[in-house]
Amino acid sequence: MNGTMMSVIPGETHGFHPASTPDYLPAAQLRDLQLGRLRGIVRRAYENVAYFRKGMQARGVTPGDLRTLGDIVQLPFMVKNDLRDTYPFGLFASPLSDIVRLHASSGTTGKPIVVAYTREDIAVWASVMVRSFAACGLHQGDVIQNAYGYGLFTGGLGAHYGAEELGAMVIPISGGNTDRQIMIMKDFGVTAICCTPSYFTHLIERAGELGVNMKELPLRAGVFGAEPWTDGMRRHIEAHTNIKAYDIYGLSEIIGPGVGVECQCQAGLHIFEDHFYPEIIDPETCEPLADGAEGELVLTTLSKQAMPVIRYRTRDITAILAEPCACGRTIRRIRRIGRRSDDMFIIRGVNVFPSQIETALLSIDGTTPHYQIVLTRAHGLDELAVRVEMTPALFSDKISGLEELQQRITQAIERTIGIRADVRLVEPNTIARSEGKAKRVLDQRNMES
Ligand code: DLL
Repeated sequence: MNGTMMSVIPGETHGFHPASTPDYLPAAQLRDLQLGRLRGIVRRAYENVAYFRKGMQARGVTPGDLRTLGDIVQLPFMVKNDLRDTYPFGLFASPLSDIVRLHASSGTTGKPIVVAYTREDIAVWASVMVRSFAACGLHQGDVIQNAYGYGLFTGGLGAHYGAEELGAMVIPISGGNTDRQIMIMKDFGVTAICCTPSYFTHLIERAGELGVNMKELPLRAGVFGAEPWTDGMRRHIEAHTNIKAYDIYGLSEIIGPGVGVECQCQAGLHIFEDHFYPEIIDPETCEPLADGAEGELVLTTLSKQAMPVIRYRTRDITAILAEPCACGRTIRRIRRIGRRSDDMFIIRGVNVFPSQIETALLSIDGTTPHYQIVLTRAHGLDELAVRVEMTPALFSDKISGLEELQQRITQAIERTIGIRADVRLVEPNTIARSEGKAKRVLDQRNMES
């Protein structure tokens, strides 16, 4: 691969990382590679996992029926419950003695889902994380503060091994311990941070309270993911720091972080298609949708040995962007994920996504990204309240200024979702801060008084 070609991209001053070679494969070669891997993984799943064998037999499909990539539509979908029903080890395609790592996602209800990796799978994961960091312009010499949680959550260790493999200096601080994070960021010359975007807004705020000006730090990149975040949130982060804020996507079921990432162009997230095959379907009918159309992302792991996942319905809503990217990568992109099909709430008959409220809120000057959506029901009628924290400066402002701000937020929300929300400006530091994924919606409608 030609290194000079890549260095035309602003920010990619260190040129090309060899691990990124598959990002630039000619399309025909990539499709061949995908087909070969798909056939291999489906056969492996069929031969080693009763769940897949039964599912395929029920549809009268055998691994030999996969002649083209398009034949993937013959295979059944998987959903989260399939992973729960086979808890803990029912989907493993490798003997336990070949498995070197387990992670689990914290199920909000019932049992967690368990995911497994062979040594080879861990190497693939590190390589897609290297490619992710490289796409964000990071390289050997960077000092990466990894504030994703270490443990059963995939964020911490996933980013850790990728950053080490890149040759960067990794600070494995995990989430929380906010004052210490800021001290380390300052004292260790941190150049890049990995954490959830909501936690980073908390770090910005706390740095301000401690008198640390983030703009004076060498911090220049943030690799943010694990939850939806809007362009308004990106502007907030970039306005308070010298960071270029990149979006990274992934899910435990598929591998963890590193399924896709933004490049310097920040025009959608490149999917590492040589390992993860993306499809978009209509979530209602399950019909495949064409490139460009918005629908539910379905992913198939093409190389995972310990636990192949085939046609997994992610619930994440996006579109495949097939047009070439200005960065030169040939792997396709998906649009940033603003919502999941299951985070929608219905209020007085209107479908609302939390990200719509965030977008409306952050379009108004003087607001903060610290907010919470509270749903209640009084006398059978749904009420939508949005609590928004004021900045300390605003808090000491005149009442009239606050009323005007409240009104502007109310109008912006009404313009976006067509419903009047009860906007309440609350004192600074009264909404719980998250160290990981933020909980934006408090649904108290089944607690009717
Ligand atoms: O959140 C893996 C991860 C760690 C990704 C660190 C990025 C960075 P899970 O806990 O299994 O895995 O949650 C996966 O989180 O299906 C999406 O709904 C959401 N999600 C992850 N990244 C993004 C993103 C990790 N960049 C679920 N934008 C996914 C929007 C995201 N949603």
